[in-house]
Amino acid sequence: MITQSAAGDSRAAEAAKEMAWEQLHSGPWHSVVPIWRDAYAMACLYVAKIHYSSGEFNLALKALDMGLIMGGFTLRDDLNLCIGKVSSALRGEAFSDNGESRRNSQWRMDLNMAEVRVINCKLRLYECMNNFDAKYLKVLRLLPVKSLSCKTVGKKSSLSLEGFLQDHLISGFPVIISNSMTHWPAKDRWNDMNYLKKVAGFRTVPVEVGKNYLCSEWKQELITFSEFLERIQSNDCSNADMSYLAQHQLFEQIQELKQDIVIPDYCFVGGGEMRSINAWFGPPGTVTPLHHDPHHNILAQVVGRKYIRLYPASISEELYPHSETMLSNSSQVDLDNIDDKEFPKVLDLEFVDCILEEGEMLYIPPKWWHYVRSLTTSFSVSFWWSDAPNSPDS
Ligand SMILES: O=C(O)CCC(=O)C(=O)O
Repeated sequence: MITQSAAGDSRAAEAAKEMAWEQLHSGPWHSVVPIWRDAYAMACLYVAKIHYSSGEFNLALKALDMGLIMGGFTLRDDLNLCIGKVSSALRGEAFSDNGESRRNSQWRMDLNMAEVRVINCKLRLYECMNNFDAKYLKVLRLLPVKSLSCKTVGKKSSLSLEGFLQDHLISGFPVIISNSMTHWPAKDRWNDMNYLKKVAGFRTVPVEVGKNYLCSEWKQELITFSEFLERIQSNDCSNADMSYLAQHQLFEQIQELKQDIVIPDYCFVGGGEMRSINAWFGPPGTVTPLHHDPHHNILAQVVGRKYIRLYPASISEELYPHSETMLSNSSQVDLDNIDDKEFPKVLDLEFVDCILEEGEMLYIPPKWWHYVRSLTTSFSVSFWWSDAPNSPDS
């Protein structure tokens, strides 16, 4: 039976969550005041607690995942701790003691600690916010570009760190590195959908639905990882309902999967700083349209294969970038269906391309335009890092 006070708690928690949610959607993501992201995570913890106390473990886990996906960093450990407990409950395993009173008092302790952390962090967060803007407004200098006379991206087996630094990182030129992922646990595990289902099936993840993010019918959905695996396996993904778990920090969210990957040493050779590690998991035919990113990128192909086309940063203007700020890193040109009347220059532009095979990694230098199409069911991981703070390019 739900008591009056429990119902009141539940309404208050949901209202707090909605209020923070509205703040998260009040403008571009980068301008959201960080404390609201922590407030959202906090509200998710409360909502999860209420679901957990009434035995609604799936709903509790969903709220906690939302906290991880959309919330700030301050409460990440608390969310992860609670996810461990709820996941144990869902699997029918005893966490340590399943008694009702114990369950609630444990939550109360976690939440009290979390609240103290939010209050302590408030001031620090405001400071961070100011630095954040300065960091992201910094304009990256374009790296010099070598001739593109060779049309296919070169492939090097077990490339040395020195070779990577000299021939690719400094000169800003792409390369495929083979035989450098053989030690990743993911190489054996992620081809097995049952493994993925077991480790992450109950978890909620954001997926993109539609042809690609530039199309008007494109949307994002939150579904469980099991539902997503079913969609991938159903084999009837037309363009319109293609689901793609794209550019999501899945490994921050699901710790078990993080243990399956290894950050390539190449990401550290220039003394730079890791920015984000993203998952790209989907059926054959997913397309990431032509765009560029500000960071160095190693795209590691764990499962399946992808076609990738790259244009150097120096020819940005000829690729007709969108004029709106939010999309200015994306080209208006649809490479699957080039309108040569509207975009006459594109057909003459030189590019390099490749098929990235399972077990290979592609280095994409900052600001290089890339278009990516999966040729099979595909699971890739991108590692983005920035230059060392005092390097000439930073
Ligand atoms: O694999 C994809 O679909 C896109 C990857 C990408 O754009 C990136 O890693 O920056």
